[in-house]
Amino acid sequence: MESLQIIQWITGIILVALLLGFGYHLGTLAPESSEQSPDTTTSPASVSSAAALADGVQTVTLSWGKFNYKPDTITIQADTPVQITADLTRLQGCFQTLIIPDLGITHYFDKNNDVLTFTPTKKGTFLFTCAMGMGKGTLIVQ
Ligand SMILES: [Cu+2]
Repeated sequence: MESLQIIQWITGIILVALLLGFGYHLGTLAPESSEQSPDTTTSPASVSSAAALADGVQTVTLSWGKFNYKPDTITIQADTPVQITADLTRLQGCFQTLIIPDLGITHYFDKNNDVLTFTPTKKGTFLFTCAMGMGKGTLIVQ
């Protein structure tokens, strides 16, 4: 009986922790502002983007859509520098941290540091997430 109570107690703690984490994210989930270009999609369809190439640098702007990063799939070329610029009007709180575990990248975007620059050398498909893993995307290096 005693071990059952311990299990119930632990389950309660986990539930509270999950709810707090979820609430923390909800606080940053402002609806997409209507002043942006009209987006008629109502479902959280994935948005993919190939990086634009300018002066030998691949550029991508990372923002927040309805329920996830926008774009949530980013295609880039290997061995060419990449600049990911954060749209800080949309990326707030936990989503300001971008983690690409397989590439060893953890980057915090803020007003003074809203660009992440790196040069991918390995080809493949890599996960990127926010600090708590609720925002997720795919980085495709070709
Ligand atoms: Cu997060």
